[in-house]
Amino acid sequence: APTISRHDYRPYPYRLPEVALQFDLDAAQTRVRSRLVFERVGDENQPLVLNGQDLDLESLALDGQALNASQYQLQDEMLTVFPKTARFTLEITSLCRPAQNSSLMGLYVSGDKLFTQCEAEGFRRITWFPDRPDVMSRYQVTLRADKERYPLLLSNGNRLQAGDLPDGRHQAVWEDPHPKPCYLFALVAGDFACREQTLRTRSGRDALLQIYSDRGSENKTQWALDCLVRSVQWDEQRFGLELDLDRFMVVAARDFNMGAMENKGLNVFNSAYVLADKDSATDPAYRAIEAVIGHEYFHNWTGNRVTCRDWFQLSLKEGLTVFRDQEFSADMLAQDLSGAEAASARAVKRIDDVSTLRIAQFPEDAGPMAHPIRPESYQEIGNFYTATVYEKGAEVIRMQHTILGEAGFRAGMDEYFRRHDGAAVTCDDFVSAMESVYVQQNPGKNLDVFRRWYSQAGTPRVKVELAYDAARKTCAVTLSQHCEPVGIEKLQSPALPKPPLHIPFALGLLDQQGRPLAIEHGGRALDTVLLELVDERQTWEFPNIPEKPVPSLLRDFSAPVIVEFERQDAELTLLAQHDPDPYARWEAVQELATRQLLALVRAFTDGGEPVVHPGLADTWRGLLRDPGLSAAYKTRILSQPTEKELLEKTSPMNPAAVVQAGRHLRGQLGQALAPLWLETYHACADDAEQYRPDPLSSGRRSLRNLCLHYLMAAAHPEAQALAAAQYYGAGNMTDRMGGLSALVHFSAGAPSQEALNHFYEQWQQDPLVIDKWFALQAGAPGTTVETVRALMLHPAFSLRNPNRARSLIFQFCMNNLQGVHTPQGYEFWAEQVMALDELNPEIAARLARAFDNWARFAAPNRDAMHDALQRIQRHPALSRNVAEIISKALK
Ligand code: BAL
Ligand code: ZN
Repeated sequence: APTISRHDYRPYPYRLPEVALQFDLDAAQTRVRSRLVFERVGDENQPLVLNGQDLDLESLALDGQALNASQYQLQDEMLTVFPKTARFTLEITSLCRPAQNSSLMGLYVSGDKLFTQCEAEGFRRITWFPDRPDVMSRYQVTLRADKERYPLLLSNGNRLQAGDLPDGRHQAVWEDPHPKPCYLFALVAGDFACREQTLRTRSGRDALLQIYSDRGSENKTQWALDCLVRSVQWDEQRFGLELDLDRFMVVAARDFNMGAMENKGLNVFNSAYVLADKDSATDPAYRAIEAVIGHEYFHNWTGNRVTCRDWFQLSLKEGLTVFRDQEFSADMLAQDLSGAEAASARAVKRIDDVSTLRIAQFPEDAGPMAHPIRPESYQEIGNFYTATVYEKGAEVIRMQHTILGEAGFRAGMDEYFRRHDGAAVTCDDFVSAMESVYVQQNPGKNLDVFRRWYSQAGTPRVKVELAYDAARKTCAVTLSQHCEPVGIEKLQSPALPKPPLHIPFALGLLDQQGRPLAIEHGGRALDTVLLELVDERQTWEFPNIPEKPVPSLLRDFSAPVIVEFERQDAELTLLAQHDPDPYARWEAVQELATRQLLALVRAFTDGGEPVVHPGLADTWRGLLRDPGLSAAYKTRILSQPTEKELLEKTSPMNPAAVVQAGRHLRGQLGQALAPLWLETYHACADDAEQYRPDPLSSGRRSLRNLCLHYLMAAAHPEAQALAAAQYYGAGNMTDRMGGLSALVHFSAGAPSQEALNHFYEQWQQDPLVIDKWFALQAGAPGTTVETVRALMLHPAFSLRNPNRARSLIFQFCMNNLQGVHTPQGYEFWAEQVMALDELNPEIAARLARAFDNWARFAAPNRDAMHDALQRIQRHPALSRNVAEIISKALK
């Protein structure tokens, strides 16, 4: 497949202000008539090139004259015509086949309904079109379909007209007043239930908010609607951005490749991010719905009003919108709180986001798919909806927020919209808007060094050195940065040296009793200073420091870097007890646990004695008892680092020892604190009938489930009965899954199987709950390839439904380290990648990433993974998506 390079961008030679589309919708064959009015930009005699995929061309007319096959070119998914005038109208009639479209891109069938997904390049599966984000048009869309089968016909914007047609058909005409690129087009047809509410926006306009779902699911959409209302209000308050539509629709789809899609005024959602009630959704699912509803809504400005010039700029909208949804979620957690309580509530969200970054993005940034947040090239853009573009992209936005401060960032956002509203722009345009504020704050400086975050891959390492001068009472802090070559950079010889980045590094100092020391910096005395590292190495000296301090580093994770600082466990223990920055405090505890786990990994690898340091249990005990910490925060701080994070820190990677170490430590901590886990377990019990997904009570539920987990790991005599009682007696899905997961993870055999059977019987009608049932089994310790193969034969399993494939196959291949890291596991993975690729290349390519880091494993695993990768590569009909991933992995 050809490689597309960022530097090859050329503007489209035509404008397309008006688009009229007519759909005769039918699952087997849909006819699309388009009327496109083009206006030439620049030189004469420029061919007009349109994209199309899996379409039949029925007719083509230029300014009313039918064109015959000699008057246009049709090859390689491109249709080229040769207009002679500066302004002309093209009329195209084409056919597509939704029921045969298992890729879930373009127009497709889910159940008995029709949906579209156009980002990034799905619109070309609907009709011939300039399928690129810098061509923006006003759309008028006529939908016609059988009225009984498709009683509801939705598209973007406002419904101008609706009415019956002969032969049991009907039609609806929609007009979107906002010019948009075709990736934001959507249509939906079918029979839906609707929950709606009118909301008065800041300027006094009434907007209709609607959530559409399958009939029978309408009792599960109140939370999504509430989240939408809060999203609208939050964007007004925090960013001054108002809803610009009369009507904002969210539609739930059972079959959906992504989480959701921000089509203008007509968001299409994976039903997993819409439907929730206490009996079927867990607390994390409620929070995920809030985040995704927020995310798609916030795209209305950051993505839709201002969109991307080309797909290399994807992080322009995704990094920024992830940052916005993270802030929204944090603000919702901290609602009604102030001071340290609010900071701790926000830190819970920050900790979750940093964990995600480390589990998903750090490995990506060290592997064969490493790319800057603004990639330089791709073969298939669908492969670049990555943790780097999204999550690291959000960190890069967050750093600008940290450097400019809240008011400065807001001023930069205002300037961004002033400059670019209604346009398709670049990441650099965004930084320039922020820079306009930065230069006011810092005369003579600019963001040139900062801009390198957009063009450099790899996770930088920041080394910290601290020198205390007891005579002068000064403390000198030296930061130096380094970033190894990654991905294709490693293939260039000699590897190009990487210039330094602009790294905001938040630092605090504590005395030896753990009390904060005031740091004099920039004429002020502060608890936390923000050091701006822009060179390879810089030193800052702080006066009036009375004793050798204990540094608290990278507070609030102020930059996406790895910190290197040598210190004793005793210092980490002090920070674990006293650091007033809740993020850094959590980090200290993680570091202590990681050190312990790595010692266990070594013991299990070399046959040494697996010793658990008693000090660790003391730290754990102190934290669990601390009355000043919220239950939600305790759950995070007392959770061990995940197996995947630990695996990243072993070299060569040793999954078996990592799993063993995790299990050993869990058991030891479970035993050492058993009475306290039990006491806390009971203290966290709530009246199950009073369920609300609020931060306080969900925090208690999460801590209670963590206690149960440790008690089970310790094989405490009461644990199994508690788990069973919790499972069978649960009044909500969070408690129920907590009980079930404890049984399935820790008590193999009858109790676990009985509970699983009971669960299936109870919930078989609810696909999202059955996804959890599959996922729990796929991730369980005893699960092998045979278990998964048996589950694939279950009547409820289907490879065609992405949620189901993710719940079983992905969960096993990507998260069950013990089960998958065997020769049979790798073989199974290769088989599934190839099977999925025939149905859905986007989903297959995600699974294909499971062993990106194969070269970092020890020989037997590495060789077996390599064989499996080669097996996929030899497959004769790989999609462009999977071919790109596999060829990069094997380079
Ligand atoms: N734009 C694709 C889905 C999302 O990031 O919202
Ligand atoms: Zn997004």
